[in-house]
Amino acid sequence: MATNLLFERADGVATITLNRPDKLNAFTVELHRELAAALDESERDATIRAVLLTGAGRGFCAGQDLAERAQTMANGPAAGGPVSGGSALETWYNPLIRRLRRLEKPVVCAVNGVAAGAGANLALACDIVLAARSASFIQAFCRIGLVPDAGGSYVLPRLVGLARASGLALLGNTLPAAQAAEWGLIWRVVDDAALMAEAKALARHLAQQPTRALALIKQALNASFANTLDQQLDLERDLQKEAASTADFREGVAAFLEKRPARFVGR
Ligand code: T3D
Repeated sequence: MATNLLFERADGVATITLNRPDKLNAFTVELHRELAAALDESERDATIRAVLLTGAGRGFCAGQDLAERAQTMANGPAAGGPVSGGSALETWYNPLIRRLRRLEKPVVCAVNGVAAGAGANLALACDIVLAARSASFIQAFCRIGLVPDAGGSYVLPRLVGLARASGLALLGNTLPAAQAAEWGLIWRVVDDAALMAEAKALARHLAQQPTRALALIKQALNASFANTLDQQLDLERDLQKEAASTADFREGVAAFLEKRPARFVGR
């Protein structure tokens, strides 16, 4: 049974809540294990058609648990995890970011409070990021002598451009949610009291959409930064061929012609 996160399914949405509020939901090996299991279940269960990720308490996620890391550095892996940052990335953070980007279901992130270090980049690996007005993003790595990880050095320049990415990564300043939205780092900022209701409504909406098409859209967007225009046009052709073969496409067209809401089944 998970003790470091909450997992709940309702209305086609798996809600995963990081649940170490006293430590701002910082990542221990145990939390990594439980998150991986929750994502396995979200992938496996065909009735889950969207994932909502958030944090308990006043923080979203403060990145790697530095107390755990200090312990493993002092005592070796037997103390509960990798000793070097590199092996922690290889074992936990890199697979986590890869699977979120490749997950064939949309992932909404509700950033309920501070998102620091790998916690910030975990949020940015999700498909649609909402943040509470009181939340903030900190590329905290440089404050402790590390480099941005969990995809930060990839996603930041792409989202906000090199000048802002450099400022964020080299200074480690706190970026308030409203400014993050203004810069295009996230989708929207929401009043604190409305965050979870809005995030749940968004996830429920996505869970009723043509799931296969949404997965193919993710695939197209994931590929677009590395592709030339010609490669991307070819990819769109191939993905569209698959989307057009789904029951949901037939339903979408029929619903349009019959002037009624579509009832998508996710296939
Ligand atoms: O080796 C590898 O694994 C490489 C991978 C690295 C990935 C990374 O994420 S590296 C970056 C690690 N994260 C940080 O450096 C952020 C550390 N936290 C902070 O700078 C601050 O906590 C915040 C700016 C995020 C929030 O500040 P504030 O003042 O609102 O809260 P606080 O008082 O600092 O924290 C509240 C509690 O959470 C406190 O515990 P206590 O003293 O009440 O028992 C604090 O120690 C704990 N906490 C916060 N962040 C972490 C943490 N405990 C362990 N690890 C943390 N990352």
